[in-house]
Amino acid sequence: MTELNTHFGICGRVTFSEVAGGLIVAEVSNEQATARIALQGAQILAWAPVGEQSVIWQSLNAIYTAGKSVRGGVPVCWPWFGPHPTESGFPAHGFARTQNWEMAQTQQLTDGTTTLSLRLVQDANTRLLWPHDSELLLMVNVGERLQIDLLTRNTGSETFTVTQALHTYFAVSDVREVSVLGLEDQPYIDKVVGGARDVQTGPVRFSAETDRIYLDQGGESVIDDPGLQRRIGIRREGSHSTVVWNPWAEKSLAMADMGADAYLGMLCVEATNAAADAVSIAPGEEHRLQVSYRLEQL
Ligand code: TA6
Repeated sequence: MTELNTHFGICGRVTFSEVAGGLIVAEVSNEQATARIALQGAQILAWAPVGEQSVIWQSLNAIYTAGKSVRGGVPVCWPWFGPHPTESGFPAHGFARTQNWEMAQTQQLTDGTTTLSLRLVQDANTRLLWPHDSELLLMVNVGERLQIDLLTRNTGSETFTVTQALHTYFAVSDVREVSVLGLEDQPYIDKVVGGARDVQTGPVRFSAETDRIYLDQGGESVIDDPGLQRRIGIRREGSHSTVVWNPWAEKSLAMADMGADAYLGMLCVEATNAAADAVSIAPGEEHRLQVSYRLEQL
């Protein structure tokens, strides 16, 4: 811990500490916002602009333990999204979210924001799951706006294909009252009904389990939350698909790290490269999946 704070700590801005389950987190605090990032999975666990409740949701029953993604925050799904395409025994959503990442850089910028960069450490175990020479970096800029860049570099001699997601859990007042704008008229794959295809009519609203992959134009979407009198603007680059997920009551109850009513206070709207939006990266090339969030008062 001392070494982390010595090399990457910034006085009054970035501090490293150990939390439950032995997980190590970076606590970020500046004039614009606060945030918390776990080194395991480079998982953002909280982000709150000054004067605001956390925009990023975390389950009250979240389990903090090595090798398991914390329920909530922004899990990084890489190098595949969902089940592995051919190996049913491989972990869902890849391995990046359960691996330890190393700090690469921290910086306090003149605009008052703070940037942290983390690099995924790949080893013999991850090579069994992903036998490709690659580098994965996550850059996080913490301020009134939260910006996340997931950068995949192909450092090998063969082209490889990834699917991925910044699997963000947003805090909402009551999911039955919120709507998602910006996906109107977009085609989607409905995982709740076996992958049937449909087209979105009007804003997305929630009254049952929802698990959809929108194959969209990469435009901006917005979570409209009258209960909290706010909107969350979501802007992406390098992504032409959005996943919208809420497990609803039955599945929420069945998940040990959720609980009976947990589903009411959360909504996942994920910046992805999923399904037909998979990305092939040639040797020496890179792909950047970028998303930024901004609060607007209603
Ligand atoms: O992104 C939506 C989804 O793929 C759902 O199908 C659901 O499984 C969710 O992710 C959570 O996955 P997890 O492996 O974290 O329980």
